[in-house]
Amino acid sequence: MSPGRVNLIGEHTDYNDGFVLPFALPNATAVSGTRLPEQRWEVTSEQTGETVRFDLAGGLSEKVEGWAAYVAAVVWVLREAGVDVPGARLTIASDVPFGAGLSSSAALECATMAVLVDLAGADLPLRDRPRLAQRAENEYVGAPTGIMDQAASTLCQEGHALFLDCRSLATEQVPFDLAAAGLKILVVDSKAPHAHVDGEYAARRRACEEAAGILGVTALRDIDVAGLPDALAKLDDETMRRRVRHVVTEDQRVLDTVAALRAGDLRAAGPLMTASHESMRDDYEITVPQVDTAVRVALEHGAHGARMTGGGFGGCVLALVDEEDCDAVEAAVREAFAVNGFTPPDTFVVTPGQGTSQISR
Ligand code: GAF
Repeated sequence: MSPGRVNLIGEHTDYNDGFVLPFALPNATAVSGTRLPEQRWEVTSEQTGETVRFDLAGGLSEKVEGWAAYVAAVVWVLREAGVDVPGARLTIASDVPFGAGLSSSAALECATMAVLVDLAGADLPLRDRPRLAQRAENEYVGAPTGIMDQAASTLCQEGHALFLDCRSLATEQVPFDLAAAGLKILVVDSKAPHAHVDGEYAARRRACEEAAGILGVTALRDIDVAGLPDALAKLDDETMRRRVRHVVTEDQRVLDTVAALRAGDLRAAGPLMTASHESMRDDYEITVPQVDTAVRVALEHGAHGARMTGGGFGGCVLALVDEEDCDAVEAAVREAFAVNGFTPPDTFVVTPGQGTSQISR
């Protein structure tokens, strides 16, 4: 069983070797399985009732498509890693909202990995799984994502946010007790149609890598806010300058947020979240009117901070609110969506949940 995630702060920093601070959702994907005597896999989604069957005889030249690609990708990557994955009949059940930028695909990958490792009787430590799941997504599914989602789904601990250094993969479980501070995190699923997500994501990543090349660093992580003016002065392209500014300042905002949480000052995360949103809106250019509206209205109604979470171009907004303000913020956002003619959002409150847990065979 592996959860989806929300990212408290640190967006598009993971593939720049930077810092992220996600926490696991209480919502998770459960994959259960039994061994089959042959090397074939039969996967049923409880939600859709659909069953997909595959063997991997064709390797990467005959890929499985659709949602089952994430399952096939994990079988593939485990075999690449030398795990003797048995054929299996698998059943998937999930309450992670799909296509909302809450990492339903990473939850499926990590839950599949948990059950297949279990069925294989293999010893694959949790800390080694995120890289493998990321490779499955990059090389089999073909999405050039970073490591945040798979790390969050695997390594998060209940009641904590996961401070992850995406270069060294060093982690710190940072206590994040919202209730003790009288706070809530309200999630607004904007329901905005995700358009051009894959192409735009890849373009942002390419721009960062190109900028790092021009600046002579391994990754944008190697530039800090003190070095930002010099770095920007070396770049001719205004769009590239804005992309770099987002990544460098976002890394600093993660560090500042971690410091605030360590000091027990959860409210201090609010302005950092809002600054992160503004940076994604103005410099990284990955927001859409629905999420900008949700953020603006949440702030107008007393949220300490609000930001889009995830890859962008739709998806969800997080608002950090005092418990007693939560209903009013939610109502105001719904009202604003109605006034603007947007599809009604889904709204729900989240608390930091638990990462991958093994299930019995
Ligand atoms: C998506 C990706 F999968 C992550 O790796 C990360 O880059 C995120 O977008 C943006 O922070 O969720």
